[in-house]
Amino acid sequence: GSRVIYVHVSFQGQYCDICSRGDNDRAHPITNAIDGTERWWQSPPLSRNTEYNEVNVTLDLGQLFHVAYVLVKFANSPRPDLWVLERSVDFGQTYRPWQFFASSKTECIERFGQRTIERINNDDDIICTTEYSRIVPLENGEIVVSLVNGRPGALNFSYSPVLRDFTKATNIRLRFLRTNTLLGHLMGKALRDPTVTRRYYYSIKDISIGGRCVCNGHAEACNAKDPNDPYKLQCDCQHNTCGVSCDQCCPGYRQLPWKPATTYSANECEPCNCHRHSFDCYYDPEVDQRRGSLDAHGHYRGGGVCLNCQHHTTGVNCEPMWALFSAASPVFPVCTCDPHTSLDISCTTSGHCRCQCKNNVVGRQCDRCAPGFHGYPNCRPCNCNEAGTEEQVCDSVSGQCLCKENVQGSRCDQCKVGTFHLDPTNPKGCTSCFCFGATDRCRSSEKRRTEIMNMEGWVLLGADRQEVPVTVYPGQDLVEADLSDIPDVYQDLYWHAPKTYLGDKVRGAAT
Ligand SMILES: [Ca+2]
Repeated sequence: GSRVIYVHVSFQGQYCDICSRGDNDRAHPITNAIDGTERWWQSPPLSRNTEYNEVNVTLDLGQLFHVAYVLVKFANSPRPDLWVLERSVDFGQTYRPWQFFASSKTECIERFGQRTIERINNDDDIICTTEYSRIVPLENGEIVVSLVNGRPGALNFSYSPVLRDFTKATNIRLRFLRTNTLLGHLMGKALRDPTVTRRYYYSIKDISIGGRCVCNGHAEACNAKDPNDPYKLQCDCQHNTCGVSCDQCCPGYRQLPWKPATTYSANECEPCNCHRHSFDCYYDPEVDQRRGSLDAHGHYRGGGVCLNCQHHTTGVNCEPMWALFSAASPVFPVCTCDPHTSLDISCTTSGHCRCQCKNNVVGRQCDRCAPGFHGYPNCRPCNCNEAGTEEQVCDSVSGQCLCKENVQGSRCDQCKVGTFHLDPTNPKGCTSCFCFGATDRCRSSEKRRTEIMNMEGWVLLGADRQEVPVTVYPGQDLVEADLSDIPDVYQDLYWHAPKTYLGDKVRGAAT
């Protein structure tokens, strides 16, 4: 085959080779930085554009890891003068600084803040390092970033939540900000080599990253288990935990909510108590709060709710149901009743099953709340004014009151604008206003109109308040009085009304 002969072009002051994408030995793609060989990656030189001071190298780890260290071996250029090691925990959507690198403490403070040069007190302190920005060595320099050593939680990593968080990463980014200038800036202008910027670039021989799987303290090791993805590492989960990162409780072990392990407790996932009628369950905090779930030791502790209870069982812990069998079918019951909502099971004369429901529960299977109750199977009364609600009173799940057409309010106890007088017998609840066309707005008054009709106790008085005897004929609407004994001058007579007509009646007169 033919042989390529390199021509070394001579420049003033130095010799350079020419990069070539198609030629393996003179191509410097970024894949060279992680191939484990002596081949290197190289960025475009500043002679092309000073913008090439700022270059990002991003590594995708493919899953969440605890990263213990990052080792960068540089190639034929010095280590960068100024840069930031960054990490992402959301698969590259956002990045945050992990460690800063600058040539002097002054620059650390100016660029990254005073706190970055203080000694490490917390597991998540972000520091600025100066030792790796020195000009020498000019080639084959190394940078070792340890993210665990020297931090307070380093000796007890598995149980240091802040350090565990601090070391997490799905992606790592090397954000280079400025190349080292080989002291070129110190040369006098007359002496300055115009080609020097051709030697200002970044070059990386290899990047190594050391870390471990994120197992939340529930595993001692992780391994490749997925035959389709040999690079994916999965934790060897203990404490009845499951998932790639032991980040959930295994099926059937959800009596308690999942938690990471701590120094003081393994926070093991505990089995649900389904009386061997189910192998799966979920954790329900509401059940936990009302102490409604029996654990494996027979205590009401935790919130495990069994799923798909078998063998005629039901409920949080798969309790036995009332079951009615027939002679023809001694194994499969004719019907069953839930013991949480029914008191008994019986057969009607026509041979149908009937569940005898507990209070506030209805339905052939006692499977819903009675009208006015909600929260099956623990049916509780809804807080509604029944004069203003539909027949069903309230939503059987949420307990929300169902108002009649002209009624409003969370309890259905107010007439809507334009209506008045809430009445349980009114199918719309309240009556629309009639205001002779003057307005269509009205509201209920606290005053009520009543009719008083009382023919008892009327007394006819003379002017001297002497009672005049009368005879009443109610059937004929007739009152008869004998005035013959009364002197003419006193013949101004008054009816004195009985007590029911007396007093302040204004309140009773208006609507
Ligand atoms: Ca390499």
